[in-house]
Amino acid sequence: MTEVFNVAHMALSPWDNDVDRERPAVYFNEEVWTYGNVLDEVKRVSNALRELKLEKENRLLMLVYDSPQFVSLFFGAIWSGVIPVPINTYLKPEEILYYLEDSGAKGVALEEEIWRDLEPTLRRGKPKRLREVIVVRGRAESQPSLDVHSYDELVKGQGTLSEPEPASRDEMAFWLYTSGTTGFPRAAVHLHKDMLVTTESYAKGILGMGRHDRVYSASKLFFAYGLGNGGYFPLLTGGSTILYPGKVSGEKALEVIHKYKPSIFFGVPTLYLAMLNVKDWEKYDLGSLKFCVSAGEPLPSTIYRMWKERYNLEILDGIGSTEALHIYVTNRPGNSKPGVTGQAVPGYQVKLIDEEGREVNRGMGELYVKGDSFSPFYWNRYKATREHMIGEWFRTGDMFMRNEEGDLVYLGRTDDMFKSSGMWVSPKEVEDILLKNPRVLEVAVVGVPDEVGLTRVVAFVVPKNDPKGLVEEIVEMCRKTTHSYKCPKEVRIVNELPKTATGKIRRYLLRKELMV
Ligand code: 3SK
Repeated sequence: MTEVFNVAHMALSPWDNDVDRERPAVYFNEEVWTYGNVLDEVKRVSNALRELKLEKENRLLMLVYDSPQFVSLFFGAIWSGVIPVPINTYLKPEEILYYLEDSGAKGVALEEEIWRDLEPTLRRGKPKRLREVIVVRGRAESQPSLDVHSYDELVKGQGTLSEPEPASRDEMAFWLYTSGTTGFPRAAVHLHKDMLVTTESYAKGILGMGRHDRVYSASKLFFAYGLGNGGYFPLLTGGSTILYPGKVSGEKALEVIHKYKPSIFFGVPTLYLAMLNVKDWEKYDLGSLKFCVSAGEPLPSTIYRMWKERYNLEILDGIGSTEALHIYVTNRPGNSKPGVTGQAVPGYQVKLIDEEGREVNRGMGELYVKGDSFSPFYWNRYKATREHMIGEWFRTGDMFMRNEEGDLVYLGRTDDMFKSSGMWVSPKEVEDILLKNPRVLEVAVVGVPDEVGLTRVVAFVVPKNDPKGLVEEIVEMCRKTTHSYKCPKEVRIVNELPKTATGKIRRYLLRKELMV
């Protein structure tokens, strides 16, 4: 018999009582959505999807800004058995086409401006299975081959009675695409139980999140990191979330914290740096924050220290993955350390495997992780699944070292590490040194073979301002601070670094550039 375990129902029904229905769940511009408002809207959306004949396991691709409509579509889809697939809202039409084809989505929900750009591409060739379009925050005109609806018109008239689709813990609930640092994006399939696991282990277990917390995640809901931080963590723990729909700059992040007074802030290293570089930072009050969280990329110790010095706040660095759904190794509040990623989150096990496939205790190896929130497979990608999901273990592709205190120290991607003069070099370590120069905004270090096949260390540097004399300064500074085999033999000044959608530096593109 099918057990009733629908995660949307489990997340929201505990708040379906007179007291909790009145409590704030979402802050959005000047609107405050209570738990009652969210619950009713989720049920309306689920009824609307049923009316469109979207059925169990049909996919609904979502290109929706951080907003109550994102939350309602995501949970409303799961409530009715449809699989929501949130993707990056900054993608180009041709890229969106790839996701529509790859996911086999029957429906797409998207912002009006994204629809306007995508429509001409779809007129030239529509993905086979696509049938329903839901335009959020805008007007809709149907096309010969597609039913186009406006979210407001579709959802407004629906009732708030809706039975959740029966499911089990282990049935698929939603998908998240992972871009990785190379190759085509692939969908990590997630099950109904997964959000509950990460909420218990990380949100409650590490961060102690509860109904007293109001959070702001600058990372968007379409990323696994942001989906937890600003989406299901606050809703499953009875707290509230601040959703900001636009692009986030250093100034904007400070402004949102100042205005809405969250207790926890979630960001990524480049954003913390941008916030530290805001000139009139003193006009923003960050006094509501208990601590901050960083993931997506390792947090340079310089940023940790500057933040602590300026705001007397810890940034808890951690690492996770789309496949794990959230963070599995992290620093702890009250005991965070600069330059280390920390230790396993309770419920997860980690091991380091060396080049010969042996487990290493101290020393360096590739990180393997296991835990109950891992995606069981990538959709339609047998080979990639076999390569990354080894029995119960997930092979991360990240190199770590375990230090004397048992903390894991990030070294780089397995394919970013290189040997120079016969010694292993972690790009991360050299980048941390170069970042100490106050004229350096961002930096990426790679190792490439020179004309005789020996590895040459090259640094790509984005300067904060006029780069005159910066190259010489960097070379000199590096020579004074570290071993010569780690020092860049060449420093290139660039305007920006190539990055993935989640902000990870694509060092392989820089290597490729040097090798042509
Ligand atoms: O990149 C990370 O560290 C991360 C953290 C949480 C969830 C997802 C990801 C990719």
